[in-house]
Amino acid sequence: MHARTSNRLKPCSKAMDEYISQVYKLAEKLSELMCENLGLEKDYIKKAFSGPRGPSVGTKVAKYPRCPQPELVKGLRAHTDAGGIILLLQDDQVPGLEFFKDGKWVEIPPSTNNTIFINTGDQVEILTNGRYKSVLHRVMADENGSRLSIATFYNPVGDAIISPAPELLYPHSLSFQDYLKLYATTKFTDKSTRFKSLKKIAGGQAKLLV
Ligand SMILES: O=C(O)CCC(=O)C(=O)O
Ligand SMILES: [Fe+2]
Repeated sequence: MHARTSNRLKPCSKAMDEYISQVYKLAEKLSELMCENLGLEKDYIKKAFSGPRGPSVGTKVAKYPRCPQPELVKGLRAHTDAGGIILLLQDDQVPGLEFFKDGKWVEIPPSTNNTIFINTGDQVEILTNGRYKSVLHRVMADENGSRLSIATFYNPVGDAIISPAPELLYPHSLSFQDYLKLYATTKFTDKSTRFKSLKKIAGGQAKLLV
């Protein structure tokens, strides 16, 4: 009986393995794009998340049952995700997912055309020193149908200690009066140029020539 059941599940688990290996590649690509966007080495996130066998990747399949009184419960209460990059394939008919944006809950429609929603977790916010935020989200209950969601988590391994990438910190060694001297010569330039000079001065690669 047990053997028959697992045979019947084989095509399903094969499809799942194929799906996971594709979303894994997508997560990796996204992590590289984020790094590129922030001026980090493109494998910075991957390396920070990895143990000897790469980052920790897991997939969670959830079924939210139809709920006759959706005003009384949530499918999943508001939270941010703890980990890294989350790739979410959700039901193609029953809605429920909402993201908190600009002070409002924004409803995400059911996934058509296999749309995958990407969410960044707390470790990405920490590693990027807040440039990519983890987003508050929740799942509402639905009275018309049950909802399927498949979430894949591209996370750090358990013993990884994630801290802000040094390139994204604002280290500097200037007193405020010296800062004002730098500021006086760069006031009307883009502030990122000023912050870059600050880092160079802190790293001993440049001197304040005033
Ligand atoms: O099921 C969903 O659509 C969201 C799941 C989720 O937010 C989570 O597992 O952290
Ligand atoms: Fe979540």
